Amino acid sequence: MSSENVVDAAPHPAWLPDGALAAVGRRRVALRTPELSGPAAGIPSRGPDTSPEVLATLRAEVEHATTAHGGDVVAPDASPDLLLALSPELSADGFRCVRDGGRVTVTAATATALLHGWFHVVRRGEAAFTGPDADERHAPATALRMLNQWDNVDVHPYMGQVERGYAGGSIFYDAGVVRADLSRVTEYARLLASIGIDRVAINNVNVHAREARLLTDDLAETARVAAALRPYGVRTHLAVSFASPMTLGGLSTADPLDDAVRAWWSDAADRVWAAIPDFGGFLVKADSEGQPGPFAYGRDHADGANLLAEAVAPHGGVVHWRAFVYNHTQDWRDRTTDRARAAYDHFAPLDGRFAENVIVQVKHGPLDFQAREAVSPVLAAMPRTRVALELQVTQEYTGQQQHVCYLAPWWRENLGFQPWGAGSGGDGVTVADVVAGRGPDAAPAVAAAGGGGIAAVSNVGDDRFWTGHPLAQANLYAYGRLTWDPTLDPAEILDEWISLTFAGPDGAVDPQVRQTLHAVMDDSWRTYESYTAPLGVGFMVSPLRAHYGPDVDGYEYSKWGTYHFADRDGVGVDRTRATGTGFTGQYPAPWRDVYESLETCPDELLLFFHHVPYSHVLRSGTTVIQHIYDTHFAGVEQVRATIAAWEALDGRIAADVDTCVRERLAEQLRSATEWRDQLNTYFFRKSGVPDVHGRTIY
Ligand code: GCW
Repeated sequence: MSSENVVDAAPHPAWLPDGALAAVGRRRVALRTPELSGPAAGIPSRGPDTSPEVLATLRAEVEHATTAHGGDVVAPDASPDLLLALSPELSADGFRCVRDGGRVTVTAATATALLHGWFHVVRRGEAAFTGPDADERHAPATALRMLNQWDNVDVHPYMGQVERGYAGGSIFYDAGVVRADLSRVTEYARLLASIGIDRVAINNVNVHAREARLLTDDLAETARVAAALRPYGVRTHLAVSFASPMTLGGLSTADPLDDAVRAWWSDAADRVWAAIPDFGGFLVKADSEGQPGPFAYGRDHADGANLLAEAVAPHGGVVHWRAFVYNHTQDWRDRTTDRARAAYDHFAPLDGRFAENVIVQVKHGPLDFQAREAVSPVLAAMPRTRVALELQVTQEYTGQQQHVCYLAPWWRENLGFQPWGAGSGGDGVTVADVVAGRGPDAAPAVAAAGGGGIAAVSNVGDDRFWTGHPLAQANLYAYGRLTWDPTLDPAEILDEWISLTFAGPDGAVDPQVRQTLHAVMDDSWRTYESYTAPLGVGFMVSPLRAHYGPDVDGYEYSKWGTYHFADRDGVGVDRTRATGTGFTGQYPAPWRDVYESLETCPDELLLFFHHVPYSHVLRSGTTVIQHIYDTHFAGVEQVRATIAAWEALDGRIAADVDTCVRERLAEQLRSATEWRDQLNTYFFRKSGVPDVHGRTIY
């Protein structure tokens, strides 16, 4: 059965098949909530997330699990194995989980937090009940854990229904309209709730004319989407166009300091909250890649963001304002302009000027979601601003859900990066700390708000497997788990995902399946890195094939500012202060010096920071040119080994998943081979240096 033949079947359950509910579903479960056992005095009213709807969802989840596995829903005083209870004394986010003699009690202050606690027990499975007595408090590391859909309402002539989407159409929209049947959106919300995500921006940050109207004429449709997300405690945000007062409101300007513009935004916000009381806020891409913004009026990004912040503040809303701002009409002949510098140059000077409900959303790297690049220095440069980290779950630059590429190790590296080093001063403060409002010198308001949190571009579509490649589901899962706890070990997250996704009806996982999935996925990001752009140089993807596959010089003589500068002598971008663009100076110590020096710059980022001869000897002891050859040959062999491991599973994986994975592994091998041969040939022809092992280069 080919994967094409099953698109009409029910969507794949992802990591929540009924088997994953076995441990809880076999037991006697009780709920103690105001709705279900009379009004509970003292339970705080916390707005929409104590909604009876979320409590009804929780009850339905419990009933579903116990019905599927022979357990029972019992009264709270009937000695249940698992008691789920609302409890006023806890903080809004997070839950308490107590195990006493094999009985588990989960308490939380809000319905959504209690739902998160339920899914915590689901994830733990049998271990939730069988361990020693314990009293644990679980709270997310950051208050704002969000996904950004790059879904278009209209099918865009070039980008399609979902920009950078590799999983079919949109679950929200279909050819110009919000889908009539949004049940898939509710199923998505269920998956998100199970990993602690509670906010979704439902449309593309490139806001075209049709999408802009979600804010005004089509508000009723937006409200329907919000209603589909709400049962699982997921709040709706909208990406909005900065030009809306003109394009939607008929004003002659969108100047952020104009009173009529301010009034327009304030009215627009009032109407949104009237229609969607638990609405979250606006997400904005301004003055970036052609999107309108405050520059047209001689204003800066703080003026622009604060305009919207003022409009949403009365409703408790937030504005996510993206820092992805750079000159996309650069002259490739000009070696002084450095795209990596741009976000810092635009935003760092504005630190202290953003309103308290503005979140500056910063891509993890200074370039653009590459498989390897430095961590953005903006994250360390704005202590008086709520800063969010932006990751890309959709695999635009990491194999487009054709290649297996488990991204958690890469995100974990970014989250664990210590911008001020391990020792003095910053004392081991990480990026994860900064986005939780715990950076050094964080302003009190930033700390009090818990920082700006984490956002990521989603990888789901209306594909049967949600994510095109069935194994790409693990990236969405891992993203959610890392937003909750950025210190989790990627291999353990993967293990958890395997335990749920591949659970048989009784909850057990075939040990060979588990072992093989680790072999296939644990190091798949490094494998992908090895056969694509080397040593952090980035951007060797094909512009013509929408960033899929190699085209070494595809961006070299273009306007996008993403160059590698390979010539007959060497390769890489000189971003030093001494002789290059000065980008290293945007980092605090120690990194400004670690990256500046050829002796201390980490190998994996060497070509991101330096232009070196092919004969340059890496810290690993190999020359740059030999490293390129070695990694590209090894990467393809690794893909072959992956295929062999998968094929050895013969018969142990559901046929539809197996067929789809095999098709994609074959394409990964073809593509990796193309990468290897183009990269090796390109650098051999440029350098004239042969491979010391005499392998085939064309
Ligand atoms: O990586 C680039 C993508 C664009 C995207 C842009 C952004 C939404 O190629 O498709 O536009 O980033 O992040 O805004």
